[in-house]
Amino acid sequence: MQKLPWKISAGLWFIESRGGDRFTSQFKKEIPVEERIKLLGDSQLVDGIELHLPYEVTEDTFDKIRNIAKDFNLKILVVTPGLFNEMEFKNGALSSPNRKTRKKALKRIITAMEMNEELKKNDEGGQFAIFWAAADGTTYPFDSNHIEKRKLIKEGLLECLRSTKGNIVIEHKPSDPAAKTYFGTTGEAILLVRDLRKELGDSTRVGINPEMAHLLMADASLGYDISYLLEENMLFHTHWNTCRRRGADTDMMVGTDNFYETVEVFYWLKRFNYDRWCGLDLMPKNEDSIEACRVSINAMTIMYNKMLELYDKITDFIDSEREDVTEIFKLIFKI
Ligand SMILES: [Mn+2]
Repeated sequence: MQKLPWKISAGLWFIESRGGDRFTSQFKKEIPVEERIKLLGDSQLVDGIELHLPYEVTEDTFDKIRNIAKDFNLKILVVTPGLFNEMEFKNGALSSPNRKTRKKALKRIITAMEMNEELKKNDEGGQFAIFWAAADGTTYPFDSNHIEKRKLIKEGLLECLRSTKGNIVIEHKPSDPAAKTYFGTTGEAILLVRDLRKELGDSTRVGINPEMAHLLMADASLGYDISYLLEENMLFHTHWNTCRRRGADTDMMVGTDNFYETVEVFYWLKRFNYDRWCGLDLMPKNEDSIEACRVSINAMTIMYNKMLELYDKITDFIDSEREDVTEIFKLIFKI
């Protein structure tokens, strides 16, 4: 069996932390961030970690965390601005109606981008900051001036990009915590990134980080959306997990649902020679976090190999005028 050709990272927020959702946050005993890095490092499962500022790293703990990561040969792929989990962000961050909150969000994104730049300079990771518009959305009719809020998000991101040299990737999600998150579908995210790139006059600094569970929540076809992002040259990162279609954001272990849909994602990654990272974003509220990483990576490896086995057949089929897909599934389900 071939190993995955991509580097793997894991979000530190789900390694034996409170995490969970609003019902399950008491299911686990939280361990300190340093211990989480050691657990991941000892497991030798991943090449890097992802952190939120200030939830898993602050400007004060930055150097200490860098040193621990280095001890375990782990890159800090991403310092992501945390724009949720705080009372001030109850009505959004970049699009909050409160000017002070918007300022705070901008400052936090810029600080995260500067931390990433520092990491990148020293070959320790720091590829981009992830922007997830958590409470930047609409829940009730009449709660927002949508036009103004979309503008605030776009202008806020532009300001961050103009004040630093760092990169930003958008992680879109259709809902939760807002009933409808701004720019929450792949199409909207593509439009946003196109606009930002045009304004900046640079297409290398803004991209998209699709998360499989978020796409499934939106009832998207994984292969369709991923191929679109690759075609647009916007696939800067990938967040891996799964969930029930149109379901809650349960961030389940990769491969436990939507198996062949995810195999198709690997098909498009190979076809476009994807050469960036695969980041695990799980929510192991009952299961052991490290073992959940192991199961997910093993599942991804099995899916990747399944895709390799079928690659030529799939290519022949989709590039030809053949119309009966049973050809591929006869191969898959041959006894
Ligand atoms: Mn994610």
